[in-house]
Amino acid sequence: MSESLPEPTTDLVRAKRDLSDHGYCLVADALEPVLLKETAERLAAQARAEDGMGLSFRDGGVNQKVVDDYGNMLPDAFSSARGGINQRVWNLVNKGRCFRDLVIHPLVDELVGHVLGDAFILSNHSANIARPGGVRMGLHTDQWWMPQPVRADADYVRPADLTRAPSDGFVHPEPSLGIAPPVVCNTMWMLSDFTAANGATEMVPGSHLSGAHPNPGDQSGYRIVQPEAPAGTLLVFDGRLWHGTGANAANSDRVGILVTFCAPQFRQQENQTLAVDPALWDEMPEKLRARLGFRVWNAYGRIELPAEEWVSPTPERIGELG
Ligand SMILES: O=C(O)CCC(=O)C(=O)O
Repeated sequence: MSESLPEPTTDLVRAKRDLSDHGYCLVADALEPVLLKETAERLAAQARAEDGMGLSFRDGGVNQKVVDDYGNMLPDAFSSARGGINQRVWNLVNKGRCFRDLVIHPLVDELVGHVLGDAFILSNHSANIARPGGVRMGLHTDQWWMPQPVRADADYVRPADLTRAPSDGFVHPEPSLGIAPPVVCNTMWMLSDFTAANGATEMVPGSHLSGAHPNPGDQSGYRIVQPEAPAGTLLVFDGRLWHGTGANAANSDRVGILVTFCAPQFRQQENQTLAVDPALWDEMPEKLRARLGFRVWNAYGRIELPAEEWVSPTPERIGELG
């Protein structure tokens, strides 16, 4: 295992080693300048329009009020009116060709494939525009829902009963039981420079191999780093890595696109097959269709026949027959 922490590199052998050893890697100049400009402009226009139309989702406000006094989620909890700062732009597949291209980028094939294998699918495609004044999100993993290894004779958290509440076995697992493999891999395309001051993603190197999830209540003892890199850099990280948005104490936006992938047997965070605009189907290459989840995986995700290879966004359904 290399001791020095990952730095932006164009050497994919090094990048894969960083991913395996430290749980993340940085690829320098992943987006060439013309594409970087196009993607950043498309995102800025989309974010502005969603904001202007009252559609924007905001989190990261220091005094953001998300629930009422009875613990119920407020209907406009994630709005700037409730103190939200960071703007999320969800479901980017429908919002521009440049975004769709990120899902099938060769660096994604190479590096996400290194972690998950070949048939991975898109879980979430969204932007996080961390605005000045936004606070730390707090460390978490992107596969908090993955059941922990258990002893044959022990009680276990029934998988369908899992919640985000940090149960003891998730925060303090028993090392002798081994750890879960990665089933999620995340990518962050940096559309602005990422610095510690403007809220670069916080991460705990090596935490992907701990088998534990971070304690949301006390993160003071963790070895948190914030990899800094210029716009155009790609950050790739293992779904088990402890990470979260940093606080933006600068005076400009930190802009990134998170394209999150999972293994094909898990549920996608955004419902990609329902969400995608069917009008885009004809222009979508097969590789993109497969990544969205339209390729059946070992009979999972099918509509009728188990041997079906593809499903359509506008399927013919067999209903009740006489
Ligand atoms: O914006 C970032 O730096 C990370 C965001 C993140 O961890 C999340 O959305 O779950």
